[in-house]
Amino acid sequence: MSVKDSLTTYEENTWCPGCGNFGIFNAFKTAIKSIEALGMPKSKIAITAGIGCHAKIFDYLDISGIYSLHGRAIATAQGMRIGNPELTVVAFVGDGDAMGEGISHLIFAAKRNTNITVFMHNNGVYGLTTGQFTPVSPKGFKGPSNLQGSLEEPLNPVRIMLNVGATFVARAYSAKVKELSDIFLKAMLHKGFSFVEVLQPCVSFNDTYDLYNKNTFFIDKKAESFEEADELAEIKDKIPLGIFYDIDKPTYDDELLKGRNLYTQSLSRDERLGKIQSLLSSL
Ligand SMILES: Cc1ncc(C[n+]2csc(CCOP(=O)(O)OP(=O)(O)O)c2C)c(N)n1
Ligand code: SF4
Ligand SMILES: [Mg+2]
Repeated sequence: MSVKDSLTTYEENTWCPGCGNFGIFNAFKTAIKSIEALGMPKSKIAITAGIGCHAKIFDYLDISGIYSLHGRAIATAQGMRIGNPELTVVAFVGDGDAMGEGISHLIFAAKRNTNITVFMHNNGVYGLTTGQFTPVSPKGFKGPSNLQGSLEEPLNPVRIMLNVGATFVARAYSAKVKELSDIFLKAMLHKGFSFVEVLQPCVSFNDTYDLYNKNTFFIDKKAESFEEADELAEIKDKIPLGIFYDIDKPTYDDELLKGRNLYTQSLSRDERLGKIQSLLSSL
């Protein structure tokens, strides 16, 4: 059992030794410590996750939240944020989870610019169910569900997010923990929808350490325009890492709630019944 710190639970860690999820876990804890140092207590941070190897991070982090369903963490995160806009809400999602079954939730949360943060653990496989190809696996990738190799071109999560309106879009690599942690922090501090694709080797079903160690590079600076960001995200011979896009735009929750907090300003049971009665009597 690992030594418990203020952000780690006593839950037994069952990730495979060497899994990229360890880097994500450590980078996130460092980002939370930085946020606490800026004056935000961890009680104001809430997490959610889908189902998969990535989602076990929910068990290991000593932070409150709601353990969601496969493909539904982003819907859950939006509900949490709208229910209590004082919370910084982070959804941990898998590539199968968010690019497959849950893709419509991801697209609409970005389109709305809901003030939530999504960290996508991209290991290129459905890891927990033993390595089937996902919508982001490269063409030709062989898994137990497609022994002859994938016939499909992969989706590019960064390009999708840029093109549906996400206001903060980044890509990071789980083995570059310091840079990952800095990007996590910036994503959580961003007002609006933030998305970070984290390249995460799966040592059991898709060991990409060598590929990423050789082929990733950090972009020098954030793009000046949407077009520049989209162009950067299109690069295929090498894999760019860093913050592609970061703009200010009104958020869905601000426009919907107009300063109201449904949690702290909720009506009592009697007030709710009174309102229903007066509504019914006016019919
Ligand atoms: C609604 C629903 N569909 C499918 C599953 C089966 N399932 C559980 S984990 C998983 C794979 C998750 O893959 P990914 O989201 O990439 O996460 P990883 O395990 O790779 O971290 C699947 C398909 C499920 N639990 N619930
Ligand atoms: S199966 Fe892959 S993603 Fe899951 S814990 Fe093992 S190495 Fe990590
Ligand atoms: Mg996966």
